[in-house]
Amino acid sequence: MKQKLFWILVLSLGLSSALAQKKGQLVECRSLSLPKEKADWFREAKFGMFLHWGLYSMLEGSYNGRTLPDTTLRHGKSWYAEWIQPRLEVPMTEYKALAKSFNPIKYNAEAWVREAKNAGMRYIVLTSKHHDGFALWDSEVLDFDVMNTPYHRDVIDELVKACKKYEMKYGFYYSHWQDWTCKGGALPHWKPKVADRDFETYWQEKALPQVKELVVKYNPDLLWFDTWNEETHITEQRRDELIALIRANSDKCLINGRICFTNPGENIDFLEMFDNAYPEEMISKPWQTPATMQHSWGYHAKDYNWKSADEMLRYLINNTSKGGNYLLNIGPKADGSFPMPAVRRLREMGAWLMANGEAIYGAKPLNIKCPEGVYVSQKSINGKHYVYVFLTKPIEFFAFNINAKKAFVLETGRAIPVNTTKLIFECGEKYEATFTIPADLFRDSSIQVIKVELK
Ligand code: FHN
Repeated sequence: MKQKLFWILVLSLGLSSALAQKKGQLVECRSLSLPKEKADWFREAKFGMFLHWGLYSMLEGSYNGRTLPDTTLRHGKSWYAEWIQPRLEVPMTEYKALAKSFNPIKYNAEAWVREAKNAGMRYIVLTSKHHDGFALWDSEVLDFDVMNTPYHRDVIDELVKACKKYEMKYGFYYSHWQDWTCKGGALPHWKPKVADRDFETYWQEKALPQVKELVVKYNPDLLWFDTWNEETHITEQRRDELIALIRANSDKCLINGRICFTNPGENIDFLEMFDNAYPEEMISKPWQTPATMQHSWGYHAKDYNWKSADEMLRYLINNTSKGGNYLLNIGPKADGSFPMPAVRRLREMGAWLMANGEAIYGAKPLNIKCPEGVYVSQKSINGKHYVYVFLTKPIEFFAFNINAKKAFVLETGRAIPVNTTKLIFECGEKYEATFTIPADLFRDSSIQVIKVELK
């Protein structure tokens, strides 16, 4: 009898939890959006590390005597090394066979996270699956993953553990639209368009289950989806189906706007600009620019187009002053190490942020007109209100309509002369603060920040 009662209890508990799950899903399906404050950390973080890493990293931008870009090939004109398979016409069987020798013995997730942290970055986004369809985690959905390589270790799992150890937010890029190795996945624009029926099979059998796997197994802080203005197949219905799946399995995972570039809708958590695009106006919704250090995203040994640390800091400052973030990409080598030019730039940026980060992290935009090369942000600390003025090139003086009490160089504490006057008009009054900048401030040519305390 006791045993019978036990089984009745077990069965009814199972049934009610199944019903609750179903009910929960229905409830969550109704709300496709996260509360806005879930994105507060993202708004404040400002600077993140993007990582493009996969089988393509092994080819380093060259194949069979050709190097990207190769203008003799109709579609070879891009630097993007992660596109090497279709652009340099690598036979698919040969490309897929790269998995048989993928063995990044220098991969050290903790070293990556430390490098990001020292650079002043507050989150990391790794390509869990790029357009080639190869998964960097132990995926139960398909065998085309890192477990079926000589490396045989779950790269994503190791990164997640390292991020948790160093309190770094983390997310994954997932190519939900283009997938060149799975039947039905969207193909490069010059190839025949796949039938929507086949896309639906890919969608149901690979894309959705893999995204669910990523969310359930690794609990990411954000997911980075990738479409651009030529997107096909990503209808509103599919976009929302994907959002609903993520919401049903996570109450924190932010979703970027490139889930559907031309029609992101209202339920995404932050807007994603196009590659290396820097808006000139403030945007109120959280947003970021995904950016490269060179031209390519994936490791390209012959792409020498490295931006200077200074240029990249200007992009970070520009975006901060407009309310956005800067997601700066590294293309690790196939062995798992970071290229030296990337490391040097990261450390230079980190050194500048060590001294001036106060003006970046958690800072808000301020809508005042600035002279060329000058940017501003603002922040309240312990009840006092501050404006930060970034001087990216030498300037003798400038004036703002703010009620400034005092000003000093953030890095040294050196006082900056400021003269504030009250202007009275018929329709009201306003303040004008004029700052006089000593010429020797620009001797070392680095970007200077003036901290202004308001009255
Ligand atoms: O095709 C991709 C490209 O390889 C890279 O991942 C970038 C990152 O923003 N997104 C696509 C092009 O915009």
